[in-house]
Amino acid sequence: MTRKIIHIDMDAFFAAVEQRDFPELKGKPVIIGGSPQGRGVVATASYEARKFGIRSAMPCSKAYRLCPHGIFRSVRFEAYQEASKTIREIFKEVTDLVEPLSLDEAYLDVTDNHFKEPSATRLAQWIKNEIEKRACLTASAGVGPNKFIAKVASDLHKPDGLVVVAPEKIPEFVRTLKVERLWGVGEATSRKLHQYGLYTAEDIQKMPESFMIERFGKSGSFLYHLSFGRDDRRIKPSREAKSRGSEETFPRDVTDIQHLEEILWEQAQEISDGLKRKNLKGKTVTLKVRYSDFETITRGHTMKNSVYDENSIFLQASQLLSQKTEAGLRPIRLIGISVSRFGQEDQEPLQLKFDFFE
Ligand code: TTP
Ligand code: MG
Repeated sequence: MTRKIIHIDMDAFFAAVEQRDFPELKGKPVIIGGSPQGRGVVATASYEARKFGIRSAMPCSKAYRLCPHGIFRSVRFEAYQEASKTIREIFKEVTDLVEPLSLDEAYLDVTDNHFKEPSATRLAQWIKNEIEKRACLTASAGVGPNKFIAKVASDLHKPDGLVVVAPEKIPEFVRTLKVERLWGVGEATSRKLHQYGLYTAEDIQKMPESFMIERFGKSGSFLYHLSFGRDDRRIKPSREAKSRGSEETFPRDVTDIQHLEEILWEQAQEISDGLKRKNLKGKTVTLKVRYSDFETITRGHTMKNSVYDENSIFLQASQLLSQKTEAGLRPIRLIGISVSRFGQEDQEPLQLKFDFFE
């Protein structure tokens, strides 16, 4: 049976919340993240700021060079969580099959929905309208028969877009897509695809599936099917990840504690970023150390309160490093942090449904 999937993604999310809460920022280039002088990176930028080439994850110092008159604001995480909660409430009014991907993004399977509405397009429009009414923010929506198509579609007419891809339009829709648009294709895979002369979905379509499997393993088969717009992944309403972590093996063993701490700080930032985007807080911080002789130890600490910020994660990890390991004495070849024991604070109760056609 053909499924009906909606992908919703908020427009310039953090920046849009700032422009909503501080009207003097409307229409201005707003950059959310660190200070222009600091070492931080851009979390996001308003569409006005993007005209200057500013993008997520760019160093703030570079963003400042590109747009010196830009308005730099720090992250107000609670405000974004609040907005995220509002949009998830709206999603849950439509279906229980909601899979949030981050604070501002979710898949919905609306094949069966609480409104018994057969048109996924009308549902997507309704969701967009409700988001605008209740959260005073705009979202872009993609509608299609699977996750992949819906996600690509939601990105096509940003901001405030609504793109619907009917099943019969899929061949035309996917043909010209760049391979980078295929789900799971990051820098490394795209480089490898390019080496084989594969730049678009159509290029992959022309290959035998066995070619893709031989060179890319199991994901080769997945990529082959994606290139035709086929994607069987289900919407998973429950969260599966039980921890989030980051680890690194060094090119040379490290004894210098300060260097190890610098790595831990980077890892804490990366994990914190992931936790924020998934709307998660963890109680336990675990440090993993592999010494040069491959002996591997993990040392954990459980806190009273759940945390998501890089400072807390770093503090716990660096204390574990100095107190519970032989760092500085024995050379280390790998170090990593993970955060686990996530709280349930973001799992709001189901909303009562109501009939919007009345
Ligand atoms: P995105 O949906 O990737 O970006 P966006 O909502 O700001 O803009 P778009 O209109 O293109 O969807 O990410 C959602 C939020 O997650 C974003 O507002 C800020 C945060 N974020 C980071 O903190 N760091 C990052 O590198 C990215 C990509 C996002
Ligand atoms: Mg977004």
